[in-house]
Amino acid sequence: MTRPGPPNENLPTVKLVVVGDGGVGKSAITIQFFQKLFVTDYDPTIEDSYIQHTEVDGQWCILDVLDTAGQEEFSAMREQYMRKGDGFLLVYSVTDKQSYENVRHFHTQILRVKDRESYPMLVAANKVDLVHARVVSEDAGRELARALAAPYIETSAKEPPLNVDAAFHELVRTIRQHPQQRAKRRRRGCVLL
Ligand SMILES: Nc1nc2c(ncn2[C@@H]2O[C@H](COP(=O)(O)OP(=O)(O)OP(=O)(O)O)[C@@H](O)[C@H]2O)c(=O)[nH]1
Ligand SMILES: [Mg+2]
Repeated sequence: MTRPGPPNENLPTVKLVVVGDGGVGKSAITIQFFQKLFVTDYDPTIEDSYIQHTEVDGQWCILDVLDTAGQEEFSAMREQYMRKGDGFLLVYSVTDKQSYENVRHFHTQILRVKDRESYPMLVAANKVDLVHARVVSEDAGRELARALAAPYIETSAKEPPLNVDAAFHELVRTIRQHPQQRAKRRRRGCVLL
């Protein structure tokens, strides 16, 4: 490849966290993005991280992605990784209604942990290649994303991948465009016992 590499100056690091229920394809999307391959086996994640120089809209950054555990048994780790993220990919599977409904819970928990009224997030409806097993429509997905004030994207980690790079790039854009917000005003003067 003749493409020039990333510049050597100090690049900004962007920390992305991929969240969602177990089995929705968080690892498959992440591995498709970083390694350009589709993992067909389901091996539940505890926590994996990936790092890569990435160019989005002509600007380079160091993309640091945390692929989290969706399985309920690891849910105690959530608050800790939520504190670290600059932006969140909220993933559900279009074949799993419950995973769609749980996106709201991840969203609520992130805002609570961040103590913000809004935070950069993107809703990814994954496994759209499984047309016959689909139970969550595009309209329902868009509606949810609108309610959460987040962009919506339909993805497939399976070959040929659909919108996998686009999802990560769009989240980086969302972070860059997001106005820096102050933390929600804490109530003062109340006595905590
Ligand atoms: N057909 C299809 N299968 C997918 C897609 N994404 C993931 N899968 C499959 O779904 C299963 C679960 O995918 P994972 O990426 O391991 O799911 P996960 O969200 O990381 O699950 P946890 O790590 O337990 O939270 C695997 O067998 C994947 O091959 C997709 O876009 N299309
Ligand atoms: Mg995983």
